[in-house]
Amino acid sequence: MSEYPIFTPDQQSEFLEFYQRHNYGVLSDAFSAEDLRYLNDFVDRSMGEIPKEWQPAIENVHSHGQIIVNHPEVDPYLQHTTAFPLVQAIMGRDEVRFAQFDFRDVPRGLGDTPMSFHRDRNFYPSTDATRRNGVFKESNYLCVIHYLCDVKEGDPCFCVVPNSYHQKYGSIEEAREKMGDAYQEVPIRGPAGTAVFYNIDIYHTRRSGLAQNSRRTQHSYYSCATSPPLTNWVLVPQRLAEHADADQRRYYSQWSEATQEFADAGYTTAYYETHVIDKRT
Ligand SMILES: O=C(O)CCC(=O)C(=O)O
Repeated sequence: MSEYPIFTPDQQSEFLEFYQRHNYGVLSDAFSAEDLRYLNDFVDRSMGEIPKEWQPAIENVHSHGQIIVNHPEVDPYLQHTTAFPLVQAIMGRDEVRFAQFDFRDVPRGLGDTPMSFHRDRNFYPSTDATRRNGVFKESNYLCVIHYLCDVKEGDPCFCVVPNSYHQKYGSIEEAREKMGDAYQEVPIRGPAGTAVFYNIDIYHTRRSGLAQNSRRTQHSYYSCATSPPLTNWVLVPQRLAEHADADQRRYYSQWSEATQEFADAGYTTAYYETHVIDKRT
């Protein structure tokens, strides 16, 4: 019995109502069996072909945060047909902006090193000028984690503290103390294709699994027009930055400092190699 509801893709209004109240929500079947096969094959192939770019940067986890640059074959997943309409409903159809897309792989046998509860981009608290209106006003950024494998008891798993977004909670201990009975740690497990949507301003973590257990995920971060870029390092490639379609150009228009430099450099392989590969060695 899970401690949270799991919505199916056709329960959009129920999902949104839950997300609005809790700042997270879980969807089943967000990727089809075909999507899962395609993405897992892609990751296996890519890790074999460009292992240097997948080297563990942190916590023993293999990851690739710039995979979109040279791989248009993942483009359909940058606005995936199941998750993206819900992202648009939360972030605003015209306001939502691409922020980051990556894969992570906790390898079997090594285990990941423990992660602590944190918020992403906590150096950017929302201000009166940037705070959004409406029922989703707390979501200045949103992340969707898709499980690409089954995540069971004993596997590394994502975990959220619902509604722990208030700036007055300066630490997880403070959130625990001030939220009282409302404080809850919710580990999310489920079959491959499960997706967790969360406001990146709530406390969250990856709970370590047993050392022999693995986990593969795909992480999509979204920003909105009023938020500053999520990172200073994500690269938007030329084919997306200069997309022929104006709506698509707008979606990819929130450039990090690195994207600006990449564009100024003429989107060269040399820039990519310096920015991505050299940083990994
Ligand atoms: O991999 C996970 O389950 C959590 C990742 C995370 O907390 C993060 O990237 O901020």
